[in-house]
Amino acid sequence: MKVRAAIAHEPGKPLQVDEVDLEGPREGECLVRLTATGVCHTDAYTLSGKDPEGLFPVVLGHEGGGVVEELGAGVRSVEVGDHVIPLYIPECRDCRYCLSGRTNLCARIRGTQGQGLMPDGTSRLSHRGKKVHHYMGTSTFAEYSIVPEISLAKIRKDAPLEKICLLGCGVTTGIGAVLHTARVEPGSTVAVFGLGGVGLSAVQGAVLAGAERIIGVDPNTAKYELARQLGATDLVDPSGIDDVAEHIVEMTDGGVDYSFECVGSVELMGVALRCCHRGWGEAVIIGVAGAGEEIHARPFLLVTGRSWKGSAFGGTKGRTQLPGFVDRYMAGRIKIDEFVSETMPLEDINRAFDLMHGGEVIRSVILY
Ligand code: NAD
Ligand code: AHE
Ligand code: ZN
Repeated sequence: MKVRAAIAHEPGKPLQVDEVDLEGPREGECLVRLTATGVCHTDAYTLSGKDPEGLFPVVLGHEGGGVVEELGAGVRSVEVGDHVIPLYIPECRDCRYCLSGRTNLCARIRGTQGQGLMPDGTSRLSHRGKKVHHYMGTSTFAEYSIVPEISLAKIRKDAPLEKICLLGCGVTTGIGAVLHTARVEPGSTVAVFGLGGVGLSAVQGAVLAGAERIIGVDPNTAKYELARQLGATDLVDPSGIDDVAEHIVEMTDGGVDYSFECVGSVELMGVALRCCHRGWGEAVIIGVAGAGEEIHARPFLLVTGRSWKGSAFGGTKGRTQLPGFVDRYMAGRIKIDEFVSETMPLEDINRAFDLMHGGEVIRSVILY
């Protein structure tokens, strides 16, 4: 079938909105009609050419919501008409990772997904006869996408897809990193570096966890109002501060219990570790850094009891746990509407990237 999609032909170039050819679902796959998708910083990261796994041409997008339209052979866990959130971390419930009970990283299709292909090693996408890669197993910058069954979280039908699509990445990642990865305890002191879609979600995760002090750090002061509204107790503009880690250690009489890096700067990841309390402070890395970049720290920081952790999709098992996140949103306990700064048609998607780079939005949502 012909579907409208935003194609990234080359790194660093604007996306082209055009018709692509999409083949039907094969065994274990579903055809999903997207109704909305957010634009996450990771889409911009891959488009920039810094992603070591970046492949072109590709249909990007991994923060979508939609409706199942057609089932491939053998699909049992979803039906036509089901509302779904595509998952860039699937949950097969059968691989060694899923069965370990220790991680949300499912390994079942990670190899082909990283090659921009469906699990059988082929692509369903082409443009004018040329193969186009899938992205993160989701490719939500298109009216329709083929998604493996194990990469679909079935969710309740009364939830607005144009809002809860953000649970496909940013909102779940920030909240999950606090609740699932760090397991922040009530009364904790938390620092969040970067107050974008992910960082602001970490702020609300910290509130849900009962943190007492939540310090948001961002040079873009336009983010502060929403951060306060969501529960940040202190806001730090790093622009005029020599050593932000030392500043936070002083503010907190020894350092924070937990810090979250939600920017993707390896320098800042070091700062986030240094601002942690001696003996127990944990720094969680969420931001994604470019090919060849590495983190550095004085080993003594770890020797003296601080630790570094990473979090993908907030440690969330998508098929099992996303329906509960949707319930919490519907009950008013998770805020998402406030994150949707702009909505626009697919034709304007390059503007969504410009707005993100200009720091003018939390999230732009494309409505199909
Ligand atoms: P965003 O662009 O919405 O927000 C980034 C924020 O960082 C902005 O508010 C910006 O002003 C701020 N910032 C920039 N430099 C800073 C500095 N020196 N100190 C403090 N703040 C600074 O991005 P996002 O969508 O929230 O994503 C944030 C990061 O998380 C990106 O690297 C993204 O790729 C990554 N990410 C990771 C996962 C995961 O599962 N690990 C999921 C989603 C996004
Ligand atoms: N491909 C990059 C890494 C990109 C990355 O870390 N992706 C995160 C999700 S970011 C969503 O906005 C993730 O979940 N990774 C787990 C995985 O298995 O990809 C690189 O550096 O190679
Ligand atoms: Zn993302």
